[in-house]
Amino acid sequence: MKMIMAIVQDEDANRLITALMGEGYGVTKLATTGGFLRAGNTTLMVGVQADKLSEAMDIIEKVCKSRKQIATTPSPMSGGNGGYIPFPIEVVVGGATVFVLDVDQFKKF
Ligand code: 2BA
Repeated sequence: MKMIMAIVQDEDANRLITALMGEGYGVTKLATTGGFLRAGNTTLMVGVQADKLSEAMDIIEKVCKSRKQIATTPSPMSGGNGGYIPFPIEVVVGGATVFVLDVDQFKKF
């Protein structure tokens, strides 16, 4: 068995849950925050039999879109007085960041 940990954008999360559950996958949704943008995203935990992994990955790839977002990072102020001014940069986020882990045991009590 495998555990898929998929970090997706909030905008894609509901459609992805619907698509996965419609194909019979069990899904747990976690509200998470990206370390770089410090903005909300969604992490889905999906436990799958190994022979269903590629189908689940295809669904994730199909549903999740990449989007541009503006991140505001501090940049040092000129003049050398040690202050910082916000500096907007554009980053491309997603579609999905996916980790696949081996599951040692799976039990429901
Ligand atoms: P964030 O950390 O908020 O990152 C959002 C997007 O900002 C990233 O999109 C990437 O395009 C950009 N970015 C991240 N770190 C950067 C840096 N040091 N310099 C410049 N740009 C940077 P994605 O790569 O699609 O990642 C989306 C979210 O997936 C991330 O949100 C984070 O929550 C998660 N993630 C990505 N890689 C990860 C990893 N290796 N381990 C754990 N979580 C990860």
